Amino acid sequence: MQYIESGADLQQHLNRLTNEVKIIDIHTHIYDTPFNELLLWGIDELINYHYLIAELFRKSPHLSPETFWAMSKSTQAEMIWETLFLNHSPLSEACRGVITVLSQLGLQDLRTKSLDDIRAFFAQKNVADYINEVFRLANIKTVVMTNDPFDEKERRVWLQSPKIDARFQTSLRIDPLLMQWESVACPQLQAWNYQVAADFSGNTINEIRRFLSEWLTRLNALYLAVSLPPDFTFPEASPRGKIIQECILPVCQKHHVPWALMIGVKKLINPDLKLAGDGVGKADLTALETLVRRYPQNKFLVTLLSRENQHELCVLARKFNNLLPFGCWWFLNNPSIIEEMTRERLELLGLGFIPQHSDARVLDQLIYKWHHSKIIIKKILFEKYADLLSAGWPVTPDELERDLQNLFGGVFTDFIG
Ligand code: FIX
Ligand code: ZN
Repeated sequence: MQYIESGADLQQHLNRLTNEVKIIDIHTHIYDTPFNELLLWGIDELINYHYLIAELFRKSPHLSPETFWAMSKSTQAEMIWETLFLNHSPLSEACRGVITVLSQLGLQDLRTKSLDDIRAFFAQKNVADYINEVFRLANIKTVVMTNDPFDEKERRVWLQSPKIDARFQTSLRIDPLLMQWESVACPQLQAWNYQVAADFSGNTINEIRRFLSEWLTRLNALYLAVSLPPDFTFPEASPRGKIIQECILPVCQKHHVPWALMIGVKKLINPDLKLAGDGVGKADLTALETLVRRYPQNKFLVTLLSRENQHELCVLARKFNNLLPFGCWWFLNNPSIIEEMTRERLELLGLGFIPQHSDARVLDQLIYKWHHSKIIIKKILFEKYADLLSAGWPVTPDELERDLQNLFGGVFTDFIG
């Protein structure tokens, strides 16, 4: 049995294996080509990422949202490029991500390139080949899309039974059902001929279940997902509480799919910024604790947006094996916090968690989101395997490979069964 006996060997094997490991990216907002304009890619989309729009407004106190939103996407990109990349060094994680993508794509001497030069570079690409190039560079096995039947542009594609590339897996996202029952979901379901009523009279519960079952089946969804605010409570005498208890949980059980809970978003705290206007709040995890305890037959994929909730989530996961923490979500997807979260998860959960997801909204982001994250995750893995070696337990290269394959996909596929 050939054990890894030195730090230098450990580093070499970790470098190789983190480069080679094929990744399952369990939460993204990217789409395969049948979804047409929903598939975003290329430099203007990269620069128009809502993370960078928020950063633009910080640097542009005299820019009115009305003026910005009236601009074309290319004019917006030019303003962002000049403000965040030329007039200031692009040090933020989202800015650095654009640079990483361009460098990883092979664009040399970036400082000599104008935005139009970069646009010309992308103009030579065709989307099908570019999907292959991005998946290769990021070493992605599959991504899970966020599929929303309440988005008419997406819904109409699904109703045509599109042929989807097997690398694009699906999840069913149903925020309006839980967050806007009376104003959005109920009237929309009625328009789709589900016999529902806002007061849940008649056959409403069964019809909501039918809607969920039909879409889980249509999508062949790996899980059902929702984003919830920091003040989410359960149980709750509300439409949300009723739909969770009588529809979401039984249907997820029937279909043997986890429920992905994404908790902590304060929607549109600055509505002028649109998608860039969401904030974060610390959640009371009593609701989550109640759910995982009361419904041991259900599985819960969970990511929380507040840094202050992460340790509690690890402790909850230690107590309930139907809860699987995933990712360093959104405002947590920064080296300093990825490091802190990965370290405490390894210390409390061993290899029983999903260290990262990209949340990529633009195809090209897969390249930087994973390049940046793997550097940090590798750093912490080195620390922990070196500690284990010092304690007297060397591992073999095959064991290291097994562990990384689990972290970057196996834990997820085992959990969803
Ligand atoms: O709810 C979500 O899936 C969030 O990830 C998005 O709404 C958010 O805009 C995002 O892309 C964060 O990275
Ligand atoms: Zn997301």
